[in-house]
Amino acid sequence: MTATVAAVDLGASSGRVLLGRVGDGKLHTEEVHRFPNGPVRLLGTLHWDVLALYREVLTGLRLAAELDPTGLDSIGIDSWAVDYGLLDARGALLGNPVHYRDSRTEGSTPAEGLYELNGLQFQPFNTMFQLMAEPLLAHAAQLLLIPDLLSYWLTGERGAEYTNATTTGLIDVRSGQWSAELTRGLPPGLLPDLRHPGDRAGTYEGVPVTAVGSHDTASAVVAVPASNDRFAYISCGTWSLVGVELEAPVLSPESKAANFTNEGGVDGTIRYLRNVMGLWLLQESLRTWDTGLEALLREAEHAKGSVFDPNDPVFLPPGDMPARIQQWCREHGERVPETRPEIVRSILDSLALAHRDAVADAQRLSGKDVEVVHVVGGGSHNELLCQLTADACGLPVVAGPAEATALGNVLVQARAVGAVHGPLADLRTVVRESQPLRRYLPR
Ligand code: ADP
Ligand code: LRH
Repeated sequence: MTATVAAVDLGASSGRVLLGRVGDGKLHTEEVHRFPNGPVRLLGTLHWDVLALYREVLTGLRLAAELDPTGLDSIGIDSWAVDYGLLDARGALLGNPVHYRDSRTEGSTPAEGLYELNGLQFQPFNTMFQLMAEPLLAHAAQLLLIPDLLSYWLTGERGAEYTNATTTGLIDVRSGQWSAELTRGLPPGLLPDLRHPGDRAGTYEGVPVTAVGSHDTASAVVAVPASNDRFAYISCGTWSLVGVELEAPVLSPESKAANFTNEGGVDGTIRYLRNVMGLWLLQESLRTWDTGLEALLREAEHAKGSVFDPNDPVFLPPGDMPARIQQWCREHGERVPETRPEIVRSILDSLALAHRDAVADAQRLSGKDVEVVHVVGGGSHNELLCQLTADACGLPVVAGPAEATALGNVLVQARAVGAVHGPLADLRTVVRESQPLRRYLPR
């Protein structure tokens, strides 16, 4: 059987809708709609423009349906993690969702024993910390994470998809259920029942909506084109999510100290990884300079870079990244990069070294050996970053697919409707055999 599905993938910097055709072990995709995404500051608070996103989703689904007159077999939605909308008792949206880079969670600290319960790296913006700063909580009947909110608007049905729910900090890492201890004090009924990738999540205009790995990183890891399990991945976009896939969480004190997270993956896997600040640094620099990427990347190849810690929290909020990077170098006795190519090179050198540290730490802390690093996401187009990452890791890098997240979304839907079968390894074979990949050897 061949299935035609629509994958909605909302990244922090852009969204897209892909039409995917899957059958006979083959995967063909076509991008039918792409649109920018980003923060909107409103009266001092940073928001997402969720209604504009919903409108773009509707446009994308219409274009997908037009391209496939026989009718879509399924629709699936993923997005960035942790953010949510609150609904009132009638099911209406209470306020516009707040962006995880908003300052309201500054100064959050994890409670003693939290890591042992939820297995998550500390990030000030994890949903549980946002809820501590949420003025609308007392008025809320239900919380829906962004993909679940869009899915609700399409179908009228509510649920909490598991992979994304694990990023809230409120799921017990051992049981995979909402933790009674961590959700104590929240309004009763706030958190909907869990659903899992592959579950039916309603219908939109007669087309089934299927839960996928609705955390974008979970879908990206599904589509890592690995040929065996000895791989590390870097889902490289706004963030670099760097780690390995495991069968069980690692909750040791060393893992906690290294701030490694155990996020829920598709098929019960654990995404054991660290967030590295990622191409956000470059995106914000380009925004500050009001310039494009291509020429600067070429110039950066021959420029001298300085090394800074990309995970310093000063780089989290939107702002003038070039000035912040220069300031960081000044304060830490590092040579101050002066020109734009030098600043770009500093970002890429610093990311490559942070990738190396995370790949090394993931292996040391989990005991898993890797022989290749897969770079997926938009950053897989960045040849200089891929080469620097291979050099720093001392391992071959396989780059691509750039749209791994949307492909993972497509494949989980295709499996749910019976157009492809088997475990993740089989889905990865389909990706490997259908996508152009590029190999970088360490120099
Ligand atoms: P997200 O899903 O977080 O929005 P993406 O996976 O779409 O992010 O990656 C976006 C990033 O990919 C851009 O910020 C840019 O740095 C990088 N990128 C995309 N296309 C190219 C390209 N052709 N060359 C170099 N970098 C690219
Ligand atoms: C990447 C991502 C990442 C989260 C962050 C909030 O888009 O989902 O996995 O940590 O956004």
